Amino acid sequence: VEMLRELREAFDSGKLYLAYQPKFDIKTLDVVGLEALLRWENKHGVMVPPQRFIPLAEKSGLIVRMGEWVMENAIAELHKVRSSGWNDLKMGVNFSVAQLRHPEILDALRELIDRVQVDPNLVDLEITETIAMDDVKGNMEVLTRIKDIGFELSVDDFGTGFSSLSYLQKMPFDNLKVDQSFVQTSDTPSGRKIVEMIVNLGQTLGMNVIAEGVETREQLDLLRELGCQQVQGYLLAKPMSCDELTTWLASFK
Ligand code: G
Ligand code: G
Ligand code: MN
Ligand code: NA
Repeated sequence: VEMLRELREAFDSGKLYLAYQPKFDIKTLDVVGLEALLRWENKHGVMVPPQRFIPLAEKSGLIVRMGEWVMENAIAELHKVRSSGWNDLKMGVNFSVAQLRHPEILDALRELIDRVQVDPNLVDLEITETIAMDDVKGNMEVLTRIKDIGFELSVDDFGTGFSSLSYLQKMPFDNLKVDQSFVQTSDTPSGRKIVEMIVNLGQTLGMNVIAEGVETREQLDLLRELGCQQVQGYLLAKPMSCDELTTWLASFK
């Protein structure tokens, strides 16, 4: 309760900010997109991890306003980097269950793209597998409508939930993000097999496969060999503040 009050205060006084982690084409290692990640430094100067405060924001409903703020700010930053010469970049934002279930979500999304003047194709909503596959029928309906508006859709943290393959096949996802836990255990024979299976599954279903949490050259090489299309991870770039990102992009190639 105390933490929720602090979170609300921090949000209302503009203390939350976004970090951006680049996504790379696995073959060319060009930057192809960014993922916006919420950051909160509390009043004692301690970074509170999203895994701790996002669930609070979800339970209290604060996530709806917060999610809208994330999208607006991430899109504003996208406009900025695209106009600085990175005209092909897309922006991924994490989308929570409370946003997905909100009765006015479709109107809110349409209103938002009008207001911030963005092509929704440039915005990728990342939805965790666990959420997407819970209440499949309800989600299918709303995800299909979100897709109809033009947004890109990713199934995030894939492999940690229990997807029914028949539903996954029917869901309108463009991208499959392999959970970082699988990337990080891919140096064992069974770990490698699992990653291979997930990459193949994504390809079979016609999805673009993105591996998260790539920390070593060996993992990168393996993923390329397996046919994964994009990568994200500390090996290539960490999440960065707006200013850091601007500097980083300017010195990139
Ligand atoms: O940034 P970090 O690696 O600590 O993120 C941890 C988790 O928090 C990720 O799984 C991510 O999906 C989630 N997260 C980060 N930012 C947001 C956000 O803006 N909205 C939602 N719903 N989740 C977020
Ligand atoms: O949306 P998602 O829950 O997948 O968020 C990704 C999280 O993983 C973010 O909190 C980000 O900071 C973190 N992350 C990104 N790249 C790496 C990496 O290479 N290694 C590890 N351990 N974490 C990473
Ligand atoms: Mn994500
Ligand atoms: Na993820």
